[in-house]
Amino acid sequence: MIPFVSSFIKMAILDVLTYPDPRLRKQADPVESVDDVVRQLVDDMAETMYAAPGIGLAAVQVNVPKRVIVIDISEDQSDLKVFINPEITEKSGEQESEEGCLSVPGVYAPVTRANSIVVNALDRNGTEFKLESTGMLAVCIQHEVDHLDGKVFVDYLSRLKQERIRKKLSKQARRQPTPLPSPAPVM
Ligand code: K1U
Ligand code: ZN
Repeated sequence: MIPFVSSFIKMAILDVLTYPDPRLRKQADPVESVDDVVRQLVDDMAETMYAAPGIGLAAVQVNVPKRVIVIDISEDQSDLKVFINPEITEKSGEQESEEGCLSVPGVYAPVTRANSIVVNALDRNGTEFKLESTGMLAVCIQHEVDHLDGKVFVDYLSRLKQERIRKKLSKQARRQPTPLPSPAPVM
């Protein structure tokens, strides 16, 4: 192996699971150690989120049931936030905002969530931090933490709307079958 070639930084765009895929219902496990494998997952998730494009992504959505989230709500993709083993410790107030999801393509709907939250997590280096957030960032963190608990934003909608979305996406999947799935990243 030529050392120069092997030291290239490689990132990959991962396949995102589409609702109502049952793998989106998995409860994600905590990360035991923030090592190079986890950092590679974080980098691939960031690449996947930016390519979509989206403003957040949870590892469950790329078929890795680990408690890892990436978020960037900036306009120019310049403020990547990484949350490993996030815990929302405080919630207050209410806000309603239009949500979308990379796993529910083409569907946007209003959801009511806490307006202000406090989250504790580990960063990409495994260092603990605490973040207080409001507005869009707070919405996005709550949406992504829901994914880690097997919850999708459509769960907040009426049964009728859920059924319509399920039918629409199942029909789309039958029309455009996804190519053979790539193996899930080894964790
Ligand atoms: O699937 C996901 O979890 C990502 C999702 C995050 C999110 C969006 C809106 C409210 C709460 C959480 C998305 O990124 S959907 C795409 C989207 O909202 C967007 C895409 C490009 C530019 C701006 C927004
Ligand atoms: Zn989502």
